[in-house]
Amino acid sequence: MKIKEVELRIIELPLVRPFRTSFGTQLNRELLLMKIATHEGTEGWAECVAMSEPLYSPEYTFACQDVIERFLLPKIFEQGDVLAEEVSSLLKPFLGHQMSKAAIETALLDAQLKLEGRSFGSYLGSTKELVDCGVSVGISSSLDALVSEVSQYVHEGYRRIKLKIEPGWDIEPVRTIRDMWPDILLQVDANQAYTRSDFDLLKQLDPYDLLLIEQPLDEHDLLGHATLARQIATPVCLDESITSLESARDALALKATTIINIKPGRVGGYLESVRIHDLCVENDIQVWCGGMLETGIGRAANVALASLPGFTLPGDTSASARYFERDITDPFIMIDGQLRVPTKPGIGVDIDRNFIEDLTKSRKVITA
Ligand code: OSB
Ligand code: MG
Repeated sequence: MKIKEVELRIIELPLVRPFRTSFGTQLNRELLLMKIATHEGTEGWAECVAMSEPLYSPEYTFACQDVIERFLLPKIFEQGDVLAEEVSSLLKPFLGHQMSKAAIETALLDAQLKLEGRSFGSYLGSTKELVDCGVSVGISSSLDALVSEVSQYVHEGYRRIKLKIEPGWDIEPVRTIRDMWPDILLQVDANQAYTRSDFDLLKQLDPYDLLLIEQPLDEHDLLGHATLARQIATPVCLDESITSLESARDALALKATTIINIKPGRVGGYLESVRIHDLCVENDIQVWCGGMLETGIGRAANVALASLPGFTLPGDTSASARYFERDITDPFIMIDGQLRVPTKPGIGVDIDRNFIEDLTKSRKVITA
């Protein structure tokens, strides 16, 4: 592919309800959209999943725009003709910035697959037409509010509920939800909110038959996670700590994780995600697809990834309505707890350009 120009646009969409995690509360989803126009005549789109502040990971929207403009795109332009499959090795000298790199690789892949007339799912190795959906439930203002929110999701058909937890909001909410829904698939996500002195507390989650606890400790504390995993019955699943194939391999070898949450942005793209998926399949490790409150663009690609055979647990691939009143693509509608994998060429969604225009906070075009 030969890139003609790249459009970087920061948009902001209101969330249907505030999303509170151990690292903060979000009312809106601000994100960076990338559109790559190629000399071959196809256009590729991607969303950079970084949040507006560096609270989940070191990346944040404006820093992504800066590193993409200042370092990543010039390197790609220098190459001239470039394939999506070459992006990660070309950008390897620049450390970190996985979400920014992932956006470039994904937009190129979208453009490339549109030219080939091939869908994202077929390219990645999809084996399913439908994927099971879970939903991530933020920290509530009260147990009553939590019950009412979970109750809505259960009635809508979500096949797995994930509760965000933090110190002071953990055992009680889990017990409450488990008592009300004894058979539902239930898991928790701490986003690094605990320390090595909290193991006795986390052990109190043992009776509630949780599928897993996601990222209880600091992202760099693999040894702490391995120690915790030996002391509690709930399986430990890493999110933030897994930033590459190598880190996934190491975390598995250390038994710091027994299940892996793959988020394409966090690991540098969909191709690295497939490599991690393959590693997990070889080692009989269960995998599920995480989410970053994506719009329909990122969601479509995630749903395609989640249709690979190793994704055996429901993902944080929820319906558009879970996040936004109106999505920037044709909406993802959940039927019987599942979303349909797009089959059109590329990422395979129709983009609502007029709506994107209305949501735009800044726009910049960079010519190759
Ligand atoms: O830790 O999984 C997380 C959202 C933003 C950042 C981090 C996380 C999340 C979620 C929501 O849990 C997942 C989703 O529904 O997109
Ligand atoms: Mg998580």
